[in-house]
Amino acid sequence: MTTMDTSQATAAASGNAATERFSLDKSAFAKVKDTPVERVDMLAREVLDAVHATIRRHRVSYDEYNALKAWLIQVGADGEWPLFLDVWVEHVIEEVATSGRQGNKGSIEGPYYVPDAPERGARGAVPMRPEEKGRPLVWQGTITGTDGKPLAGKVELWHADSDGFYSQYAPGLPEWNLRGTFCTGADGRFEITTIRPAPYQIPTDGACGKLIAAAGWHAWRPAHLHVKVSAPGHELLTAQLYFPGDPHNDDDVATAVKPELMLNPVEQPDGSFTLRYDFVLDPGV
Ligand code: MBD
Ligand code: FE
Repeated sequence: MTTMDTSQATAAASGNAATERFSLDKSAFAKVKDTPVERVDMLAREVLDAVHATIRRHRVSYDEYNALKAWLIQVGADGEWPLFLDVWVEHVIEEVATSGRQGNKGSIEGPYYVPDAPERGARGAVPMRPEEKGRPLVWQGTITGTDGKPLAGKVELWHADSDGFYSQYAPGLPEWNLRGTFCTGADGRFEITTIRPAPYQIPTDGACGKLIAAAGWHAWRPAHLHVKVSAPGHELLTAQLYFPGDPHNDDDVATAVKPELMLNPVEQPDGSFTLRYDFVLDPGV
């Protein structure tokens, strides 16, 4: 049967999975090992200066300081540093990193990417359960360069199921559910079959949820498809694609929606959707 046991789908479960997976990749420190001491000094000092200024401006009390300390410890215990950073910080990193792009706009990666998802050729369906919930979606598109020429590359797709769960982070889902890699030929074309995801709420039972509740925010992200699109000699594009009319397109908790990332699904008589969305990659390494 395809019923999922979501009783263990806690913030700490998916948070710790995300933390573990990120920590397994040892390249984070290696990639900045040549950063000059002056830059580290400047960045660390300016962040601390901003904290000190906030404390003085708002006369932050010892009780508030101790609550902050307890909360920060809780973020780590829940494994929610990847979630916290990707929801509230990554969008500005992405903005700075991609400001020179001529091709497709991108968006944040978020905490739930897994490399090397099963390959499905240029046309095919992502792995899914026999009775996967959600309306079928057939997406046709191309990968081209900024010169308009088609590219032999790949589209890696991952997204949540219709209950808002990501395989390999929430328990009880088949390993690669709703994750696939599509390789284009020389014509740059692909056709991907999947299901339309539902709006997504970040976990509310952990430290991030506690902040959201205490600050009177909400935990919602609009329904989205995650992609990484790549081709030899071109810049990797990390993006998310969204559906028109979603109630959270204008107030995404992760601030990751851009007008260029909106899809155009066309409803078919059988209730499924078809859509067209093309990728344009910048030249690069
Ligand atoms: C997600 O699914 C996501 O895409 C982001 C950015 C943050 C939390 C969960
Ligand atoms: Fe997501």
